[in-house]
Amino acid sequence: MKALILNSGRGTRMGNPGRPKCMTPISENETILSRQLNMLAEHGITEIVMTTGAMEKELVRYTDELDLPLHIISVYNPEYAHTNYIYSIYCARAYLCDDDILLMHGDLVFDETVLNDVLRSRESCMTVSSTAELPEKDFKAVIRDGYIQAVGIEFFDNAAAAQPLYLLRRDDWAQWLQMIVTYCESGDPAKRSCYAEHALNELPDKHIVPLDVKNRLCAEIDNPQDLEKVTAALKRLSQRTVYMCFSTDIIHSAHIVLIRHAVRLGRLMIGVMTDEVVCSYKRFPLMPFAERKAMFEQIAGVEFVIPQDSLSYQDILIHFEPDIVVHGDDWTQGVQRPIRDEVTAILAGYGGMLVEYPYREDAGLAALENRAAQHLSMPDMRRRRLKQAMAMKGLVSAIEAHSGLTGLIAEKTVVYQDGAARQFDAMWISSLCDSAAKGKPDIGLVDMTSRFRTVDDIMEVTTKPIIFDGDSGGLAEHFVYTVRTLERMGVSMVIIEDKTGLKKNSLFGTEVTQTQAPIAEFCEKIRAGKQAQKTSDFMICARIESLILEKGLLDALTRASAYVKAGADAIMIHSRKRDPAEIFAFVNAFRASDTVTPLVVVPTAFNTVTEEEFKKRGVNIVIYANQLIRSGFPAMQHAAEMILTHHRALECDEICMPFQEIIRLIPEE
Ligand code: SPV
Ligand code: MG
Repeated sequence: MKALILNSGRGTRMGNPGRPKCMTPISENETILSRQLNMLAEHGITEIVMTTGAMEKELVRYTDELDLPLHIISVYNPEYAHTNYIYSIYCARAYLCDDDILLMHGDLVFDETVLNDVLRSRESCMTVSSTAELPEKDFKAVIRDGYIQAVGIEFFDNAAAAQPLYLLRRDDWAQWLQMIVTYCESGDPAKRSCYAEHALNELPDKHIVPLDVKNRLCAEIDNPQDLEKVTAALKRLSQRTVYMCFSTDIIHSAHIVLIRHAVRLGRLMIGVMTDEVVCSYKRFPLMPFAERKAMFEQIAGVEFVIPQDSLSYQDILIHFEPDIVVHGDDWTQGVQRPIRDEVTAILAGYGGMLVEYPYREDAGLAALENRAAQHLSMPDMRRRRLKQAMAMKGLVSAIEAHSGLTGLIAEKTVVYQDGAARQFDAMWISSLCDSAAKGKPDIGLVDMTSRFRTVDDIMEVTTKPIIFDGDSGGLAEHFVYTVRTLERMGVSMVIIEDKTGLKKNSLFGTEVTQTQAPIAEFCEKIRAGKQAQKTSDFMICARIESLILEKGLLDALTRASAYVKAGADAIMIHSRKRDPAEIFAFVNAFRASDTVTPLVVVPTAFNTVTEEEFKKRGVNIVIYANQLIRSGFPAMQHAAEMILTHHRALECDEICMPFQEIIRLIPEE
């Protein structure tokens, strides 16, 4: 698309200030022309054809001095004193072929939102105002059946006030330009000194729709009174409050373009999503909230930066009532759509406006995101993130993963609900599921080398922090090696249970023989582990089996306090009762004397309790310890039975993922 700016006129009604009219200042730092050119540059329109006439040299020098990233072709109309802009366009015709044209008069000042609407119009359009009074002497457009039929100063019936700002799609423009050429080459001097719209009106099929700007600024400056009005209007516009929100920690060119547009609309306030919201919605932020806030504060034109602590804009809009909300048009579809709908409804309630701009993601962003993911999966980055996530969110959730594939489910599953997004914060490498996936019982049979192999498979394809089920930790002399290996790999936490002898899964409870370790012996193991670790990020969590083995609350509390004294970074309390009463009793009693040590629960049996309830009671980590393998196994068994029943795979297909999907499930890099 090219812009055509008509600047050949003499502007005699402005008095004689000794400069072309388009160089008239309209605000502290802009002239009519500099504003037009800046706005075009901001919208990525870089090819400009400008017709000139009176004071051509001053004008060309001025545009050079503006030093904008534009390619401006100036076309002089030698007959400017005796002709109208129809002849200027004729002079410039060679530069105006085979393209969409944004046509504007050089004395036109319009609001940024008007230009945005014009540029987003799919059809050719001309700006009109259904609310402005019909002007005596200026342009009016006759509108019939939704299209512009004629433009001129002489029409009053079926007409609306019109302004010479057009977007002309290639074919519509070609017809008009052809008629302009016919006029100018007719030999009739009257046809060179009339409005170019006379030629337009002769075209039988015009496909130009009226774009109603209503009360928005879109006005020509013909005389000092017009100038006064426009200057005052621009001042008012510059006081509008504008709101945008960002969740990103990588600012790319598309963000900068959006911010530039928003700055032009008024006083820009930026909302930066808090770490907690970002974590639940996309990958873990590379920079914490404070750094992301500082980053936006440095951008020219940004007046305030505030936290937005929800995906929903509701609280901010109700509190600040910004005149305008700006967003890229990427949210008109997909998961962000309900948020957009809510914004639109709230804005409508108080007369605010939503302004959307085309959003084109930077071509290099995918590569940058890929690098960010690789960065987040590095051991140092991954290890510390469990502590960071707990600090940010208070309560984190972890789901079991026992393979690369289940790791991907833990990594990528997101649910959008009531304007919020939810995903798991961490992964649990369960001894039960790791063993079950290998068809083995959960009795410490799968050795550590094999367990580490599972961790490695998962780490290769994920970035989320890992909590490792260390069973009883084995002998203290062996546990120190486990700690060092897990820490080096980038695991965030190992949980060891206070059992001794042949380990059996806790969910058997007292149905099998299980022995709890003496307190002193288990404390010694914790101390040995803590001495072995190298970083302050790695955590050793002591798991108390007193409730599983029906030793009572007091035993559990005594052990908890001893384990914390021995250096445990967190306490896991386990129970196999459906009724959460004993878990709640422990949490309440523990929190009465220890408000800081993180508490971990595994609600396999007491699964009616929500994360919100656990958080309220002071729990910090909720582990969903076996749900993926428990749901996967019956689904696979059912498929196998269907094939056996029907002697073929046809019937089983309906419960299977299409094979096209499985081959695309894991994209190659
Ligand atoms: C595991 O998932 O292996 C656990 C938790 O240790 S539980 O099975 O509930 O004992
Ligand atoms: Mg286990």
